[in-house]
Amino acid sequence: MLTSSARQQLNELGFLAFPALLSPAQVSKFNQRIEELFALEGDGAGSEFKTEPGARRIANAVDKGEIFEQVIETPEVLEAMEAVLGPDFKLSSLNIRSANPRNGCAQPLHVDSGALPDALGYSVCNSVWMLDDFTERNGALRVVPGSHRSGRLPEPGAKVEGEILVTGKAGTVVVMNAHLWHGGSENFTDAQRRAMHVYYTRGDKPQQQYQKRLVRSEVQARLSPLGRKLLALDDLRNDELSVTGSGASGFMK
Ligand SMILES: O=C(O)CCC(=O)C(=O)O
Repeated sequence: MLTSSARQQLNELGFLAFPALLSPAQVSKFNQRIEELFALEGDGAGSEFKTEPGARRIANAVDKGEIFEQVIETPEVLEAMEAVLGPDFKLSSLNIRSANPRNGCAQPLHVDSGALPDALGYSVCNSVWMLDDFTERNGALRVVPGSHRSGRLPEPGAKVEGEILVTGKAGTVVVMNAHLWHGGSENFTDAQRRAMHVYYTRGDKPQQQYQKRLVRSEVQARLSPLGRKLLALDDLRNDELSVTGSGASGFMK
């Protein structure tokens, strides 16, 4: 159960950390599977959605291992999603991002899907799962607290007052109103900084990755009822939105 002060932080600052949501053993399992995927996918990793200078990426992870199918159902995270998005929401995508050692650049500040709040309120909310410790030097998430309430997008390259780093131990999950101005910071260390992004959107918006087309039928067949609902597999409105909004590939930038 989210406490009222946690709800207030999410509402006012735009993010909330859940320390130790994953045990060290679970973190290791995710990292093992993720490194297998990077090895399997090689230079093409992430390219179904996007590649990024200074970072390794994997897209469409629900299709790439049972641990990813399960993680989208995490109750604490779903409760926080509902606090931001209301009761009608679905998974938008599940991606991995690993900031490369000494990558020489921060990821630009942005909001996810380029979305501003609309007449119905907030439409995008992400969760950043720390799979390595996030420190002040290794490319931790950076955010501008309260910026989700500005009604504006960050100006590319502009200096922004009030930015902070969100650090924490591996296993911490940060739920973030994705209208919040945020990005990865520069990694000054010799090690990768890995994270999983379990990203949700309001029911009336297209998914970033159209799960019904991208997730193989054998994976769809073994999902729980909640998993099917979160992927919007039986939601005709989502089919319509995704086909017109994201084109034949099923990926929307
Ligand atoms: O991995 C991070 O710290 C943030 C990444 C992010 O915001 C993104 O890829 O959209």
